[in-house]
Amino acid sequence: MERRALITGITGQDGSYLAEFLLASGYEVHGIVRRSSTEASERIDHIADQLVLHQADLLDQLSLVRVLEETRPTEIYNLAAQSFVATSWEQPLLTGEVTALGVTRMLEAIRLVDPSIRFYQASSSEMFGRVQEEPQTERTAFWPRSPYGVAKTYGHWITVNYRESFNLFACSGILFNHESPRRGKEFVTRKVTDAAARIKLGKQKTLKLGNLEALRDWGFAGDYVKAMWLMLQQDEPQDYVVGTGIKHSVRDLVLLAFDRVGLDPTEYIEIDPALLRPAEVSTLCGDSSKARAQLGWTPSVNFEQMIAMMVDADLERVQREIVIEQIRAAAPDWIFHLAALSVP
Ligand code: NDP
Ligand code: GDR
Repeated sequence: MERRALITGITGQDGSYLAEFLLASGYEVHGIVRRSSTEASERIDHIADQLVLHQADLLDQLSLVRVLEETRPTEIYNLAAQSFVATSWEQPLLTGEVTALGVTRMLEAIRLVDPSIRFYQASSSEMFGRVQEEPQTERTAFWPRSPYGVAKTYGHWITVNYRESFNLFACSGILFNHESPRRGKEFVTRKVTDAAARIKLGKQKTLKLGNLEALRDWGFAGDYVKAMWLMLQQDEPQDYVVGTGIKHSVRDLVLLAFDRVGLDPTEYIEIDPALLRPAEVSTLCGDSSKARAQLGWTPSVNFEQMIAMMVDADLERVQREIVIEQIRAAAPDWIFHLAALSVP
């Protein structure tokens, strides 16, 4: 059978790893991108010639129906979202429209075009919020603590509801934090690894952070996208928690990243009260026993390895930027005039 996947959020961190994984597994891979006046495709540029991209938006029902009719996917991975928790207090309505109602729009498009499409919903450990037990499982009660967490909780339950109401093959993956060198710089891991590299190389002086005591279960994104795929290969659609089962504080993260570049973080870190959240999620830690037993999923990269990978990637990138800056500064103006003339 032909295997054709459609990924929403393909330009994001997870979308790029999932696209690579599905291409390597022999899928025809389609992705939804939203119209923008600037390029947002840096994470998928290296595989662009193997992907089929379609303009659509989770805010626009008809665009989703049209893309499903055009592509006729066998599997849909709904990764698109307003995914930054802090922004969800600044833009709660947009977060609800995209992260919550966007899920219903996609499920309705599936019902209309082809109810046999298998559907993955990117749910989040943020739904646990003020945790009722530790570690958290598929049965732990939700108590979301941000508009983002509330929106994801809606997305989770509408996925469960459409499975129960219309017999769709719809799965909700409750994923704990997962990171990589492709993580957006607004998220705390990448913010810290990027700053450690920039401070080491003399491009930044200090790093402002919020709550250093928050505890998270951080894994590697490359591992987590495999769990998404495995969920859609089962006989029955179900929901799964995916995490490492080990938690660390933001403080641990800072120590590790700065240690990697040989610096003492106490000389550079400033606490900025503006970065504290109106309601914080203090601790999260996932119990993935079900995913391990039923999907055969296990993480392959631990926290220490992942932070080392991220710091090293940032060091390499910042170093490259410095070299380019130096070449630009040293080169005579006529080289740039010549380069400009050669662009059609
Ligand atoms: P990113 O923020 O890196 O990517 C989000 C993607 O959604 C981008 O491709 C973005 O497009 C797209 N998008 C945003 N709004 C719309 C819209 N209205 N219509 C279509 N596309 C849109 O997120 P991640 O890759 O980190 O996460 C993937 C998913 O998993 C998200 O739903 C996130 O909430 C969820 N999740 C993530 C976890 C993590 O730790 N990474 C943990 C648990 C859940 P553009 O490039 O144009 O902005
Ligand atoms: P999170 O990730 O909110 O868990 O959501 P983030 O990296 O933003 O925050 C993690 C913890 O670090 C604390 N923190 C800071 N966070 C940021 N971004 N910037 C800071 O300066 C800072 N200082 C301390 C936060 O308060 C928080 O406790 C991520 C997203 O990918 C969601 O989409 C996903 O659903 C969840 O993970 C699981």
